[in-house]
Amino acid sequence: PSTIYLKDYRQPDYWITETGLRFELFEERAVVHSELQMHRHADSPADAELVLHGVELKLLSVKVDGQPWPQDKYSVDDKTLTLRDLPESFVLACVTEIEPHKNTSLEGLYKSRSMFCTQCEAEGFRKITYYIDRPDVMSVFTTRVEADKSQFPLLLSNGNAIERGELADGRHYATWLDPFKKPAYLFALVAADLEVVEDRFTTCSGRDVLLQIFVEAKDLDKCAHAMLSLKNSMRWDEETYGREYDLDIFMIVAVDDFNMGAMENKGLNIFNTSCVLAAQETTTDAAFQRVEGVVAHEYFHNWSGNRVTCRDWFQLSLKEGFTVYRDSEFSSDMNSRTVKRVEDVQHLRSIQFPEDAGPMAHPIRPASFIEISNFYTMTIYEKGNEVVRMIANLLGKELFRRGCDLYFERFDGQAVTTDDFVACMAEVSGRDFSQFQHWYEQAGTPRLAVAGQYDAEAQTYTLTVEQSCPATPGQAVKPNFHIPLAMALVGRRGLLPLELEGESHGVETVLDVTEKQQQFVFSGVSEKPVPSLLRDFSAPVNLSCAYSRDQLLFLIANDTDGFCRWDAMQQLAVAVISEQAEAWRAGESLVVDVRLVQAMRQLLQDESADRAMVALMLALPSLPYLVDLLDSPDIEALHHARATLRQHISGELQALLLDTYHSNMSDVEYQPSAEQIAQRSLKNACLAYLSLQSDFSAIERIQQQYQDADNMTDKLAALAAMVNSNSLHAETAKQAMLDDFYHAWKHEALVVNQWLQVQSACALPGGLERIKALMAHEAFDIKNPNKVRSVISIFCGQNAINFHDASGSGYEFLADQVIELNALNPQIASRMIVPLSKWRRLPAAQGDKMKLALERIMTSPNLSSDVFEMVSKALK
Ligand code: B3K
Ligand code: ZN
Repeated sequence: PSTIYLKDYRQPDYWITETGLRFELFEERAVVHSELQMHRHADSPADAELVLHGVELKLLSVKVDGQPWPQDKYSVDDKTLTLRDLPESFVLACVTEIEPHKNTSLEGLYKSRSMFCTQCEAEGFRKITYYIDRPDVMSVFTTRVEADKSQFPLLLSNGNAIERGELADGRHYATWLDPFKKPAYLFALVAADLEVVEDRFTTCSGRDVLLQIFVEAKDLDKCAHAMLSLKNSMRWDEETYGREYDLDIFMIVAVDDFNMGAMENKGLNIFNTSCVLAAQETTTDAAFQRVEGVVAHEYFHNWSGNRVTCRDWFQLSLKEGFTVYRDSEFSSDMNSRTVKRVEDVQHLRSIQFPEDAGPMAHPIRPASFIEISNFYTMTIYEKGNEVVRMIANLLGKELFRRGCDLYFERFDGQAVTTDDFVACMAEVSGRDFSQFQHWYEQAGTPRLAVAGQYDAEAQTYTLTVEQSCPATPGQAVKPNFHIPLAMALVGRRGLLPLELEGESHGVETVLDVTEKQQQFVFSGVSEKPVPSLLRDFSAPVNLSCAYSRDQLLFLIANDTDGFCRWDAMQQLAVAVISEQAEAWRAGESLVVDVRLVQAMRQLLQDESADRAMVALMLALPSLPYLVDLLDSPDIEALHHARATLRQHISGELQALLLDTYHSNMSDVEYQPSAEQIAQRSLKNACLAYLSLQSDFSAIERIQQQYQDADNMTDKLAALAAMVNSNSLHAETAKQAMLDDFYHAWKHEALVVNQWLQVQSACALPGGLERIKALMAHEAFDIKNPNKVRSVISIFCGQNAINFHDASGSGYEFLADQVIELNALNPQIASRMIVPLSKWRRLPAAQGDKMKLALERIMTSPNLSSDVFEMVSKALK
């Protein structure tokens, strides 16, 4: 496999302006007729060859302007079709044959259960027909789909349906026209037998839009939440960005076999069932919120991605970072802003930071790649979101909106770059973004070391800030970043006024950190404050400040910034777990620092606190997070320290946890509202702690909740508490509850997946045996990505204590799965390598075994470019 570089970008020699497609779908093959209106690029030489992409296609015929193209004027290999001696403008007609029913990669045209569907981003269209499959080639698509009418009553593609009719042999057809130019990656086709839920939306200019969600008949009652989320998104994008929907119809189709969450194909979004279906009895609160977020994300792409798209795949974060920013702001407006912010930071720190510190680290605008599918990463999406967020905060609401308006207007219908986006922001604000641009070019999580010093006599407080960034592959030294550092000084009676160089900054300000080392001297500081730093997580950096534990407690109790309060609790917990782990290693017993328990007690007693925040703050940092955070971590010691601490908290706070548990029970009708979700999250956080007590009443409480629950959040929390219980009383009850759950829900794939996840995550000994049993269960299917994620990815990514078993059996297991999946679905196989890629960070006893597992994958036959790139980078 070869490496592709951003610096090599040049425009294609030929453009496609109109694309006509005809699909003849049959049980075991599909025939694809294409007619492409093509023009040579004005700057290209007359003898320029036309190179079309095509993979796993059988070419049946090639014609130019209606005439068969002579065999000596074209050549075909396994990736391309090259034509020579072409006129300046012409119509290229190709007929190809493909086998969707054999397509297990779930890329291109494939079958999910009985339906035909497509996934073309990034480079899947080339598995459908020969095409210039790159995002800067944009054209108008007309698509005719033909199939058996009784099996496939529904024939869908992008845009508006312009014709339907009957054909011989019980077949029928539908023709769709999408008037908006688009790259091939936004193409979609569905042929299926599904039911529909419909609604309507009137846009701000008064246009009427038909909204349709297509699902299996049994799922018709699970679409209301997605539909509401869609309408809310459409309204929000009008109000917040002035963006109106542009077609007469917007369709969502739910499919069971899908490599990721969903896909923003123009007018015809295709969704993983897990991101569209939601009902009280089957869906957890977290999943309800995910449906809302993903529906919004895909809808927002209609402008940030579809109307204005990417010039090349190095620009992926242009649409993804921006769209994640848009959907996270939407979710913040719909629910609790602070909770959303903390959840996003948690996610970023636990997955993106390790990625940015490992062998796959890359800038949000990478300079090279082997396989673009490997770059749909947390860095492109979530760090990309943080970078857009910093821009939005630097500009302020009004200017940022003006910058976005300019961007959408100037580049509508074009394929552009992240530079174009930033240039719009610079233009409307007059700000210089040249240093800020390093965020796009440089990988690695910057570090900020902050120290504060109070001078009581001079009444000054001096903050010294030093930035650095660890080396990442190909980038040893890096110029300084521009880091917006939001801060305040917390005093005994609240935030202190900030005065910097004679200028007043209110009580909160943003410091522009642009140099290696900087000092900020605040004057008129009447008492020794505790600094509140990186408020609302103002930049995606690792900040360190030598807070004493008492200062952390002070921030937990007094800071006005929700993120900082949560973060102070995290820091305190990390410190306590680390020292407990050290003691465990040394064979000593160490008394738990009472201050952590005391902080939790105060939180539980604070009636005014946001319950969701209390739940988040009660949760100790996860084991995988700790493993990624600390150098050469002793996983067993950390696991023991964390488990013992949880046990200790549960014992010390038992009465209060029980009170809180009971006072957050509710019998009002279920709603996935922020307020109710907060209440359930706190109640279930208490249940989890209380379940660590091994008395019989703890088990009875779990069983009671399991029986009484009228929603999946409470039911699953009870199931998880039971599965994770190591109480003797739980032994028989555990299997009984698992069996009951499975039998009640075995016909609901998404519920069964949750049943699989709970078991795969269980940290009790014997994890790998349980995983192997689950994989032999009828509920498992290695060809279905949701099942693979629910079992294998959860085990290897979240069940650290079992995955890292000293024998190395977890690593061997994962290598086996990657090798098997490499042949079936390279994208899924490639993603699973991440846990092994961390081998250098672990003690040699584990690291060496992980490396061996990687080497075994590397030498296995027929490696896909996806797996090859990940493993070769991990071993480098
Ligand atoms: N744009 C798609 C992701 C496509 C992934 C291709 N391997 C979904 C999204 O980000 O909205
Ligand atoms: Zn996206």
